[in-house]
Amino acid sequence: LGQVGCTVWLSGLSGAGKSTIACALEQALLQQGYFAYRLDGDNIRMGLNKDLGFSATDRAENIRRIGEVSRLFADAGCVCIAAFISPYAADRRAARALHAASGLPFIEVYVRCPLAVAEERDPKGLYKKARAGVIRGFTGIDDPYEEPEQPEVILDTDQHSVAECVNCLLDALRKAGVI
Ligand code: GGZ
Repeated sequence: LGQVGCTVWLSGLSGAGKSTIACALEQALLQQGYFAYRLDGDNIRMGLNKDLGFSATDRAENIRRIGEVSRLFADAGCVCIAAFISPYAADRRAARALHAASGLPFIEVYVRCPLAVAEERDPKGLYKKARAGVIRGFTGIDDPYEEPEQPEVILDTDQHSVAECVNCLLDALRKAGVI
């Protein structure tokens, strides 16, 4: 294969566009002949982490396990694309440290979007439920989101198209020597 693996870690609010960008990046990489794999709530929270909820402790454990799985994919030579809110800086830092210890590139991406815009998009109606108090502890409403302080990439999804965001990530992967 001869491919250098890495992890592209997408953090941001629900509705910021993490999954959409992750899917589009995965497609672009596969089309160019690279081995890429996406981890998101659909394939992680339904299986490996189905025992976890959304308390601070459970979110930390969620991210810890995803960090470990990402490192394994990256170690196998894959471009692992992890798309999770990952609201706590300490948990993201731990995932980064895990990769650094194995000499694997870790590209932290802040998928940035004003709360008002994410709330307006509300594709699953979750913000509405959170505002109504039906869901408690929803990120951005009554649960914290610690903004990445020094991410490798910031994507402002209220200002840029999905294609522009993907191009930006492909640039970052080129600079990191991954593609
Ligand atoms: C945030 C929640 C919550 C709460 C359910 N807070 O937009 P979605 O629906 O599809 O993505 C969100 C997803 C967040 O899971 P993560 O594993 O990415 O979170 S974390 O990194 O914080 O562990 C949202 C849905 O699950 N969801 N309840 N209370 N998002």
